[in-house]
Amino acid sequence: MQLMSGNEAIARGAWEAGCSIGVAYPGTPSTETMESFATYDGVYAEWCTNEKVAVEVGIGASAAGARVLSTMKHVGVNVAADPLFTAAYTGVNGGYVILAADDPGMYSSQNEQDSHYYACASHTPMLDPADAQEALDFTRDAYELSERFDVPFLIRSTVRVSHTKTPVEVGERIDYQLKPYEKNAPKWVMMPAYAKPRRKVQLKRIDDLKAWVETCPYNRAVQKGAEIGVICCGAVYQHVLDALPDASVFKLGVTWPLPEQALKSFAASVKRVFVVEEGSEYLSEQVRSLGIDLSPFSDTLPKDGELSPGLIKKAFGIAEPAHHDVPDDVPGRPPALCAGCPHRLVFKELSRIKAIVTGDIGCYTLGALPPLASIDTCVDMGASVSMSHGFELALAGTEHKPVVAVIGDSTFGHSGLSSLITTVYNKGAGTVCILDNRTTAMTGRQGNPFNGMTLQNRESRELDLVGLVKALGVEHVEQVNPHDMKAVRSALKTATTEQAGELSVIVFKAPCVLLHRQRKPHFFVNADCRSCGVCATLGCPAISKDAETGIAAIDPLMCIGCGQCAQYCAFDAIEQINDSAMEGGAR
Ligand SMILES: Cc1ncc(C[n+]2csc(CCOP(=O)(O)OP(=O)(O)O)c2C)c(N)n1
Repeated sequence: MQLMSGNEAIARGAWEAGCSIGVAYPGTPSTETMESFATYDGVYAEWCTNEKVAVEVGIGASAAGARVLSTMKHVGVNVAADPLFTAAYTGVNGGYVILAADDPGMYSSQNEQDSHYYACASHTPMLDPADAQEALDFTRDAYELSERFDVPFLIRSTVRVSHTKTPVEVGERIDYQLKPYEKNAPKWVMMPAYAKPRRKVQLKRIDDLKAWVETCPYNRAVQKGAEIGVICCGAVYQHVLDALPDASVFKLGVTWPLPEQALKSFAASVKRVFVVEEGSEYLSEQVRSLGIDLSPFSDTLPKDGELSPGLIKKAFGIAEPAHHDVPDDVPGRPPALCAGCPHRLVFKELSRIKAIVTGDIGCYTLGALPPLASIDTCVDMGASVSMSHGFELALAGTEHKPVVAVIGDSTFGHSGLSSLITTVYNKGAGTVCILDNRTTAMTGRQGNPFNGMTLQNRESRELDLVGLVKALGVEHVEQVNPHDMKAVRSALKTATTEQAGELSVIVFKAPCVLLHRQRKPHFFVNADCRSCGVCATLGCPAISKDAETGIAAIDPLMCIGCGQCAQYCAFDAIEQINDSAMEGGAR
């Protein structure tokens, strides 16, 4: 028995099933799955540039006869949707399992999506574990099922399943032999002449899956009272057990396709049937479409965010003991760029020149929050570069503020590159700032093509970002140290004035502070502080102001000695402590 998170259990299940290849792009809450898989013996695991590439590599490895795992967060499934839909035509050779990890409540996502809809729309069967044991068992079995039904299998998890640790009974790894690959164009070449017959194969498979799911042991009806019956899946099942101990429950382990007959007999066994689900109405719509009448809740069940036993009780009209409100004097702690973050000065300087800043997804999205408040937009990965092109197109011929895109190195590799090619091709304008902090910081410092780190520390090749952008034909390309205020200011000024109307790219290159965790002697505020408050506008968590006097202070434990703030002090009131004092334990 081992204590495992759902993510670790999925990795273990894949390993036990003889899966030998893992291909993914990181994204919360899925990331640790591939990181855990990569630690097992006898496997190859890599980060791809994005989820579409990962699934295509996965289909290739499956066609070649290996068992394969791909993992991604819910929005990653949008990126991978193109190959996913057609993989449900080609089918597989070696079993192929894809994790779609949803984030109801948007703890670390730009939207809330229910991946069930992808299973339904692409006709890809989906399993929905409710804890780590099921995550392991379902994943392990999904490989057999994938080969039996000749289709990839989706595992859906949510933050609660992915990140909660529960006890798990583990097993041994099977000795899976690579299946022979044979050329078979009607199966693998999806042009209309072959795709049309393959669609018929898919329709027959849907019928087979519907027959299988009726008796599939992953779906369980737990009969208690005859009054109330609840249909649910995943983490919500655990909340339903807590909230409604006397209700009969139909726990779905397979959420596409649904077991029509089994659900109908469950519905007939109780007076009133409810579907309890979070973040969407997928299950309710599906269950209603089977002709089952659902009862209304006495109070509303929230349509957004995560559910909890309390919210479910409320929806059923059961009084909950009052929650303790958060006391008023607890200070808010909005997220901030770390002390010493190399992204900070770029945003400070972009605010100064009042640029329109199209943002992207990564740590640097925090440049949207006060006091930096620099970013104007954030939609999806890669959108900064394409949206800045859109802004420039619409504003062409008008007097307008400089348009500047900011994008991280990993995000640039994910999809910013293809956006930039569009701008170059169409002779677009604007400035693109690539914030190259040498890592994929937001999701936990993974490797990417521009830092040369790989998931299993294999030898790699580090792509030259400046050389790459120049090779696309961008004439104005510069690399700048983002900790140097004057250099940042001057590069942005040149790009947005002298080069206005043309396309320019600035690569701001300096490692993320969390990469090597090297501290330099810290800075402190001396007696010359005039309370001007400029240093505080950097939004560094190490800097605070006295509420009455406005005198600044630097927390010596948080300061890592980057010296960004000292460059903004007009009164030389910010100094670095000397090394010897630090060695003597002055902190
Ligand atoms: C389609 C998609 N895939 C994955 C993610 C998860 N994710 C958020 S930010 C990010 C990468 C950030 O790295 P980088 O661009 O280098 O910026 P940094 O955080 O290092 O500043 C990832 C993978 C996502 N939001 N959307």
